[in-house]
Parts: sequence; C-alpha cells; structure tokens
Amino acid sequence: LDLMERLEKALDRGELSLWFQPQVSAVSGHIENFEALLRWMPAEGAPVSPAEFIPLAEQSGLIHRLGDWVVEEACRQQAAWRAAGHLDSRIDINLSGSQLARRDTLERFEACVKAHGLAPGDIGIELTENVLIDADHQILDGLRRLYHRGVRIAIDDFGTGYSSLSYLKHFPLTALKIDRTFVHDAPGQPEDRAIMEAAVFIGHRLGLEVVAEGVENDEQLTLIREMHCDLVQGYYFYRPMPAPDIERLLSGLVTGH
Ligand code: G
Ligand code: G
Ligand code: MN
Ligand code: NA
Repeated sequence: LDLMERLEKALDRGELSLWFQPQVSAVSGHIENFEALLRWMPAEGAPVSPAEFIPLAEQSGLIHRLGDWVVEEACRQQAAWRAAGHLDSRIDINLSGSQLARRDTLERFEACVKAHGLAPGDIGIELTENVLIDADHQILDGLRRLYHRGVRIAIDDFGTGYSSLSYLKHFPLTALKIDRTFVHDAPGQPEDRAIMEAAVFIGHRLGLEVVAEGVENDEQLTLIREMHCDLVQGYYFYRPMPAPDIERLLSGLVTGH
C-alpha cells in the first residue's frame, strides 16, 4: 500500500491522535496555551511524522478528511477538559493552505466549536505565511469574521515564508510565532537576534502576542526574556504530549521545568 492508502485506513482504524505542546508565559512559566499536533502511530511499523504525511495528504486531497478529524478531536478534547474543570486551557490547531482553500473550512470549524458547546476563544488557528500569500478576499473575509467573534489567529513560522510583511496590514491576527530556526541560532548569531528583536517589535506594535518557538536551553530562554517575548514553546519546558499527560499537568499532579 502506498502512504496515502495507509493513512486513509489509519483514519478509520483510529491510529491517529492529537498530542499537545504547552506554551508558557515567558515571565512566569505558567501554561497559557496548547498547540495541537497530529501524530500517526501505525499498528504496524514506525510512527510517521506529519512533516512527511501532511504534504502528501494535501496533494491527494485526503487533507480535508484529516483536517475535519483534527478539528473534531481538538473540540472534543477541549470540551472534555472544560467539563473536568480546566477552564483556561486554550488550544490552537494548524490549518494548511489547501485546507483554507476549501470554501467551507472556516464555517465548518466554527460550527464544530459551537456544536461542542465551546466559546470562540477556546480553539484558535495557526496559519503559515505561505497560506496568506494565496488567500483571496473570501478567505480574508472568513478570517475577519472569526477574528471579530473572538477566535485567536496566529501566524506560524514567522520570518521563513515567501510573503512580504504587507500581509500584516490586511490579515486579522492575534499572535505571531517566531520560527524556531531564529531561536535556535540566536545565542551565537547577531543576525538572528536582530531579526527576532525586529519581529518582537513589529508584533507588539501591531498588538499581537509574540511566541518564541523551539526554545531548548537556558541561553535561548534568557535572550527571549530580554526581548520581551510573551510566550515560549519548546522542549526546554515541555515536549508535545498525549492528552493523559496534559491532564496530569492541568491537575497539578506533575510540574514542568
Ligand atoms: O509536530 P511536528 O513538529 O512533527 O509537526 C511537523 C509539521 O506538521 C509542522 O509544520 C506542523 O505545523 C504540521 N502539523 C502538525 N499537526 C498538524 C495538523 O493537525 N494539521 C496541519 N495542517 N499541520 C500539522
Ligand atoms: O511548524 P510548526 O511550528 O507547527 O511545528 C511545530 C513542531 O515543532 C512540532 O512538531 C514540535 O514537535 C516541534 N517542536 C516543538 N518544540 C521544539 C523544540 O524545542 N525543538 C525542536 N527542534 N522542535 C520543536
Ligand atoms: Mn504550528
Ligand atoms: Na512553527
């Protein structure tokens, strides 16, 4: 079987799951948000990374079924956490370009959030810069509608796309995630530090929350704090984890770094 046939079967067999990576306040270390990340662990064979299967799913069209599953699962999980008394955990999901290009993706997303009794602020979305290049008026209007209802919209991998900064004028955004390649190199490279400082400056001037991705060590964390990034996501604090591990964190049974 080729990978797409296997993935389609994996969806039906329940081999997919959502893992969650906490984002913490750069100041307090308190967990503020979770990024939902798709994981495929085949019953037979090694785990397959979304970096491998998402691009193929986009080509084959399977991304829409996959994306529907992710939205449904994120909403189900969030509703379960709300019901268990965890009232401030926010979850963000990733949406790719071809998902956004399907006309009803944003309507279906909103409908799913509502159907699970959640508020618009309970589930946010992450988009990459490349998604925004291709976005037409209809997509822009759809994103604006979500934004005005209180849905958080983050620009992912900031600084690595092919788009110009002008999209920052037009797109309704609430957060900017500085790509982890800048964070990784910042301690040794003044250029990376300069780009990060500029990104934090622009982000804050536009009223956005600034997230530093891929923080793995003390040196990087110190720089990020000096730059006044708001949130930190990275292995230094937490790796992506399955839902039961997140529940232990939310219940205060275990603590992080
Ligand atoms: O979690 P990991 O670092 O392996 O993710 C690799 C890539 O796959 C990242 O770019 C991430 O944004 C993307 N990805 C992870 N989960 C999803 C998902 O549910 N939907 C989409 N469209 N992309 C995802
Ligand atoms: O493209 P996107 O930002 O959605 O990708 C998120 C991916 O980054 C996840 O798959 C996650 O596993 C990975 N990631 C998260 N924190 C770290 C980190 O500290 N170091 C590295 N190398 N990858 C990370
Ligand atoms: Mn992301
Ligand atoms: Na990213």
